[in-house]
Amino acid sequence: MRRLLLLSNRVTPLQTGAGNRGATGGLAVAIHDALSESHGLWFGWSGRIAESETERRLNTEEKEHYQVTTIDLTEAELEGYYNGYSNGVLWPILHYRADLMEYHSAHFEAYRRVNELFAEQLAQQVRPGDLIWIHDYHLLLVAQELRKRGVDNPIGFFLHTPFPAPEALTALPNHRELMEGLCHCDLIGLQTRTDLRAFLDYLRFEAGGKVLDEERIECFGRRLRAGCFPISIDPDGFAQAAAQVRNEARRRLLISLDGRRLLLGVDRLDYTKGLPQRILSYEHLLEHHPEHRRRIAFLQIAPHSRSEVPEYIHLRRRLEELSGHVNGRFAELDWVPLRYVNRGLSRSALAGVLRIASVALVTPLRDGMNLVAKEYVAAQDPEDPGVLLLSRFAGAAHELDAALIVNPLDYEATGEALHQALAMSLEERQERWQAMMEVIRAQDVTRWWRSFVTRLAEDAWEA
Ligand code: ADQ
Repeated sequence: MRRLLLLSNRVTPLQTGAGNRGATGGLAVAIHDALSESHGLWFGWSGRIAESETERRLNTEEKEHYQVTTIDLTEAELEGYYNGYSNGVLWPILHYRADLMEYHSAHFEAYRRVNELFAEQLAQQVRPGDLIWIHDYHLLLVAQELRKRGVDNPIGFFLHTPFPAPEALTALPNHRELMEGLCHCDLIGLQTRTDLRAFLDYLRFEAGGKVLDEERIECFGRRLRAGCFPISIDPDGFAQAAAQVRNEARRRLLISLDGRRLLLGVDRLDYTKGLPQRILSYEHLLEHHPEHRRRIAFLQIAPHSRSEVPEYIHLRRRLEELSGHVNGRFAELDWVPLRYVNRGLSRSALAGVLRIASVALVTPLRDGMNLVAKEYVAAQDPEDPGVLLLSRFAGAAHELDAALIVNPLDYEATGEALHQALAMSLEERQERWQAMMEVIRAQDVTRWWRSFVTRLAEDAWEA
């Protein structure tokens, strides 16, 4: 296998000797495997803040089979590139929330500078024959910067978020510049056919490109290819972890449930995840199906993320208000309908908790894929599986059509789907679970990275 140079904003190598691979984040394991097999290199931000540009450290560490190189960023770079532009502008745009975008040209300049910095550092490491794989929206301009520095190796890019329809993307002031930068890659990977179609539509109708098919695209004077590569998990490893875990978190949760059925949500606290809407659907269930009261408990786990971005602070307040409202309305002396927890779980605790849940609520308003949906399915007991309630707006819904598919903006219908989930026969639960598990097994995370890297290494564009 050709050497792989992988670039992402954050670098999170596995600890050597890390116990159960199944319980470790699927993506981390996949990247670890891809890099180990190719004796590659992983490059990204160190997670450290440099006092000034001159005090920036470049740190290289040799892992067992690959190299990890990281670089420090200054406070100002981080504020502009990461909080300001990546999370304050690109994230909302990519998730159809142009109304939440806070655009400042200075942030875009910082974004460009950090992309240049990454390219400059990486260019020094590139050898002939290497494959370069760039990850996610933080680094849209790196390929172009690498080309400027004479790098002509195959460059691939994978977008973990949705790719919005052109009408939504063009709300972004720099859309053309970014897309032109991106087209300096040879292969663009998207999560779903919908994302792929939106990307090709942009190139065709906005940028005046020529798209013969996904294998033959000409745009911005460059030739490239695109494809759909749905990201996944290691289903058997995760299933094993979920079946084996007997830790304290699981024990305490079981005691606290006292025989009640668990409804579970596990997300990063983010406005794309549809958390307020989810609570409102739960309220609908309790209001219109009082027979479930006292017999169920809803646990929403949502650790804070991106706390520096103002919109996330508003969201936190709204969720505190809504969960207080539902509990105030329905709680009894010995029953709390909703537990809203802001602490994260370890991977193995997560696997154990997912297994206990009778229903998982995976109801984002937009999501590139949503791995929790796949993890929940993998964690189930095949003899008595739970029900996955899945938003049609999660990339995962393209594959997991045997879930109960809902529109999370329709609280009433989602509340009714919750009722349907709670009333579902064992036979139907097993049938749906089997169908989903087959899909996840057929397209696991190893297949995801291998198919991307193989396509990238293939001969480029053929006329
Ligand atoms: P995220 O938006 O972070 O990722 P998601 O796929 O749901 O979303 O989660 C990634 C990982 O984080 C999963 O393995 C999950 O178990 C873990 N996780 C989430 N919430 C957690 C919690 N409360 N406690 C512990 N672990 C938690 C982006 C895109 C997604 C896409 C992924 C991968 O937004 O759409 O699926 O990248 O491409």
